[in-house]
Amino acid sequence: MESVISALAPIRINGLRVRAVLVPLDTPHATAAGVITESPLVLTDIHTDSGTVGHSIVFTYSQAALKPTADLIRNLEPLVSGETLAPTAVEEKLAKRFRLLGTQGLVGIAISAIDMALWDALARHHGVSLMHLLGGAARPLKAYGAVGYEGVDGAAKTAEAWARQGFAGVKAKIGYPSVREDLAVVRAIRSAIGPSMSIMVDYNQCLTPAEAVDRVRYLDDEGLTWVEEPTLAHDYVGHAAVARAAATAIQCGENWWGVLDLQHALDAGASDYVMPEVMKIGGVTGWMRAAALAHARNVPVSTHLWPEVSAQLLCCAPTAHWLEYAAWWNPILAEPLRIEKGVPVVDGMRGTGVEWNRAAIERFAA
Ligand code: SMN
Ligand code: MG
Repeated sequence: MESVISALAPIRINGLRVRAVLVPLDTPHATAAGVITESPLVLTDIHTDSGTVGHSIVFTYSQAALKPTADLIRNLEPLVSGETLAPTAVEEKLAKRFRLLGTQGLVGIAISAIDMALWDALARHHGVSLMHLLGGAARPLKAYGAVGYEGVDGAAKTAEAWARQGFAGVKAKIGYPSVREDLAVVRAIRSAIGPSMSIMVDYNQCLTPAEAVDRVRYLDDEGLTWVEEPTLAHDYVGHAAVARAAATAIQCGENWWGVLDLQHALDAGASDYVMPEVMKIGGVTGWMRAAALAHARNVPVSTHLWPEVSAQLLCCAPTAHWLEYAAWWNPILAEPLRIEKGVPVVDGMRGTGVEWNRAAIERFAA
């Protein structure tokens, strides 16, 4: 009886610890929207009265947003302290509380920081991985690595390095001054990695819809797995025009804030595939709802960064497609996602898989 009662007793949230770090990248990552040399990250710990601590990472892209985001998360403490360790109930409370301000941008990031840490704490409390808590099971996931905006030779070299590690695909940043250069990069990658691997390309929103319609036609014969964000992420009408013109699949989603953005994009025919990001879409709670919508529409769903959490989420998604692999945040993790011959290994993880390398966090403190 005792154990049943203690298992049913609600666990309460005691408080938060929030830290900001700047993690340098081994090699700068160039995109059509600028070069990334370091990751500004906010690390959240949620303490509970069971002693379990949940962890999460949010990525602010710009260092200018790092402190404001950390402050915003800290300012949520009074709203979550004393609440039950119940991520969907907390999400409902925070969504209501921020209805007038809106849950996009930094507010959305802060809410996701809380959500991901709560799911981590809940899974750890029950001694299971996030994937098992959500009812998923390990499956062979297809993963790809990133190739930056680094010209023909650089792109081919980076792609070859991913191929040597056994990854199933590579995604190249394009959006060079001319489509001729985009094509040259794609062809150099193809000849470097051979015919069997997948190649995706990512414009990072740098084209107008008209330019995109023109360029995708040139890319259509290259056997690409998808063309990502050819135009502005929230221009669903523009993306729909590109999707109609292209034989190649259009992929979007990393910049959608919440499940409603996904729904609007699908309603508009803006994207053939979807890749909601666990942070911007609303944490684990938001991602699972997005996966449900993708399932209902029978649309393949992929992920964006957060490899530890994302690999587990994909194992719960009926239309799971590709995992975007990136080792950027490995330096601050005690146990980064394991990759064996290019395949992510989701067995044996605890919680969301986010556990700190304490010494590294101190070293990279912002
Ligand atoms: C991306 C990821 C991280 C930083 C900038 C851009 C991206 C992707 O668009 O798809 O990986
Ligand atoms: Mg992208």
